[in-house]
Amino acid sequence: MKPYRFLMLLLLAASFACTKGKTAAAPPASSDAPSAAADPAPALTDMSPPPTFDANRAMQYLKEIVAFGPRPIGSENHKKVENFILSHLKGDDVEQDAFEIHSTEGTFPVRNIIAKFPGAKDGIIVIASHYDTNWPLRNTSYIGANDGASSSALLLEFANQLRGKKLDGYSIWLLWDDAEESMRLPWYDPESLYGVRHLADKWQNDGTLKKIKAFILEDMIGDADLNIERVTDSTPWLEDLVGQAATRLGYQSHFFGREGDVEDDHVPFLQRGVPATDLIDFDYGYNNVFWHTTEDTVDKLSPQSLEIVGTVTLETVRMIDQR
Ligand code: 1BN
Ligand code: ZN
Repeated sequence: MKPYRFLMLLLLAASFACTKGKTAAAPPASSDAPSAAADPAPALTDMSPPPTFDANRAMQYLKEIVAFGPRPIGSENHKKVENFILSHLKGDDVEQDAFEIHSTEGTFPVRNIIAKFPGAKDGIIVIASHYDTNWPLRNTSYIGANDGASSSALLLEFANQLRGKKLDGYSIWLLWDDAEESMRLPWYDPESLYGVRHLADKWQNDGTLKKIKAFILEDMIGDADLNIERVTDSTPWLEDLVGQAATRLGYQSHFFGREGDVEDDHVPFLQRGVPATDLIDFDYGYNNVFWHTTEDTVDKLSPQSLEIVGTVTLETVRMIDQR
């Protein structure tokens, strides 16, 4: 039995004991709960059910995104994906951050899309994904099914889960950021992460940045063989909460078996003092062989992985709200 459900049953049993006039003892530790000695999940303090997430609908979005074909910045397909994302956010509170970049490859339009879901608490949790594919691979069949499409689809499904709900916790802003991918391969830091670098500056200048309680990046989260990395430059308390959320949901075997440092979209926020983490599976095929190749296709991915990352992210959000 998943530890989450087991704890829910214990809490229900305890509250039943109280109504019978007895003082309920603290629930004993679960004997069939997976071992989490190094990183125990804290006792649940609320009775709300685990987060829901429609992984099949997310998978459908993923397939629709890759069906547009390669989506490097400045391309027609890129514009189509922007419109696809916006078409699924009709009626939501959407901010668009559009600007131009000047790179050694030329001048390109860039657009970040932010959907805002208001919460009762003062503060913002940002959940982000890039949606572009590599410029250097623009003339190949490279579609970034895992790299860019999986996480963008995940965010579209988050929007469905958040829409119309009264959020008791912090506001949640979903960010589809642009021009993450490097203009050159191998990776070239000065010509990458354009979208988030622009947005982090903008939000620093207009005062938004200091309201952000956490920045959670999703990247390459669809691999059927899911191994989310412990990203060592992440903010420790936030990375720990992700691990605890995974343990609560019984998914800890998919988390933190590997660790490393990644130059990704969370970095400009980390550098400006925002607590940030990157949920990334950087073990895509043996030795990451599918990364940035035309082998990054839908057949390597699974809705179960979207479900795991989707629910762990939403549980992490709930734990941040209760912190
Ligand atoms: C992730 C997916 N990244 C690019 N596409 C960021 C990255 C850059 C990861 C360099 C590792 C090294
Ligand atoms: Zn990439």
